[in-house]
Amino acid sequence: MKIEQYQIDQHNDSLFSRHNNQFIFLQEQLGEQGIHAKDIVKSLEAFQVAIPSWALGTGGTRFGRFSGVGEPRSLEEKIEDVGLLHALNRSSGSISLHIPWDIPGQAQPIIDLATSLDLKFDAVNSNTFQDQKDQELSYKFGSLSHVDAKVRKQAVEHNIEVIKHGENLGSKALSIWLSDGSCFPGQSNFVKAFQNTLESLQEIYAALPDDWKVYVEYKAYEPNFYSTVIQDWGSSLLFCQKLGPKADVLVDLGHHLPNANIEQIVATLMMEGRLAGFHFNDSKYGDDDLTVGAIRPYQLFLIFVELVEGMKRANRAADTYAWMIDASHNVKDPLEDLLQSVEAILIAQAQALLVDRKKLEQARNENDVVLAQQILQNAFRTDVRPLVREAIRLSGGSLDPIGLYRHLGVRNELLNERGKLTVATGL
Ligand SMILES: [Mn+2]
Repeated sequence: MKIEQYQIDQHNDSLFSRHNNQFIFLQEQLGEQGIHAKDIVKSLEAFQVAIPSWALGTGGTRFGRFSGVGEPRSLEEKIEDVGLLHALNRSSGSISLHIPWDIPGQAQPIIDLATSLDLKFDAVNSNTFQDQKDQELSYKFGSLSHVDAKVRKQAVEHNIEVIKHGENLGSKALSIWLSDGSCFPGQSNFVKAFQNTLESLQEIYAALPDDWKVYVEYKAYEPNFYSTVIQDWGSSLLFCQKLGPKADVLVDLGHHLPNANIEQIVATLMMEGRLAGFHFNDSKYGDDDLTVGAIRPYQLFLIFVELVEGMKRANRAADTYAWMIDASHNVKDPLEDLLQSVEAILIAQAQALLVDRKKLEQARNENDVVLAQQILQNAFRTDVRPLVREAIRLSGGSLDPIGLYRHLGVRNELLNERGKLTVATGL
């Protein structure tokens, strides 16, 4: 299924006058504070969030999975689904593939399909956290950190193969999340595990094309519950610093211990120029992978305050970082969920762009704690949705993406095309 531009335009026509009144009202309000609404709209228009191929099917938990209907059965159908999202919000212009779940038969038809939907290929992700059917050696006790050099070699070769698949499609980065670690005290020698991992990563690093990056993701626990080799941003940064300038730290919101100050981590990584980008999601307890902004929108806003500040300080455009959603769960239509996530990201960014940096810095220098807090909260408490809608509208997207998705009966169409009992590959 494809959503045509006239369908979006028609739906927008019916919503335009209400939207326009709200936008003009907000534009005037912001104008009184010296903020140019149109500049913010422009920044939002340029902001693209990658969609991971594994979020297009219904996710599960370790207790089970309740299939949705009409889920993509192939890489082609996954790309079509991201095409639907991008048509609706014009902010989901790339897809992040997972190897071996998404190995293209032939690269060119896949590239052509993506191009026809105005999509690019984001970072490619390797997978050594599970064994594949035809795999010789097991990753049960680790991959890049394994005590057996033969297992490490197999894991390194897999990552190099992932780079090759990515190169064929025009990706520019390899994303590595390592599940290696230990479940019980005594099981692993921390130092040897680190050193083995470093050696493995160095071999992968050496295979990177000149214009590629490798993103090193960390996670405090799970699936290993006593230790993980790359447990936190400090370990990840240490690996990146030892590897070289093509390695940067990838922050996944759900990969921290409870109550970690993620915005401060972001500020520090950006200060060092080592932030690769983000895997957005939300959580209440652990790595819950819930819809972005569903639980802690203020935290998301505070993170964006640091991101906006850090990008400005480094004079780097938003599209030089990797922004991706990494969420999945059991109870929503995955496409509706992703639309909500992207909207939450754009809202947080718009709010962060409202912050009066000069006044904030002045308040900090005068130790005016109350004013500093107020500056942030004023921005957070502004309803910026008209700015987000305007950005999407100007880019050709829908003023009400989920409304139009439902109005067009997209899921039902997908059910008719693909059937009821489809399971997205890889899940
Ligand atoms: Mn992630």
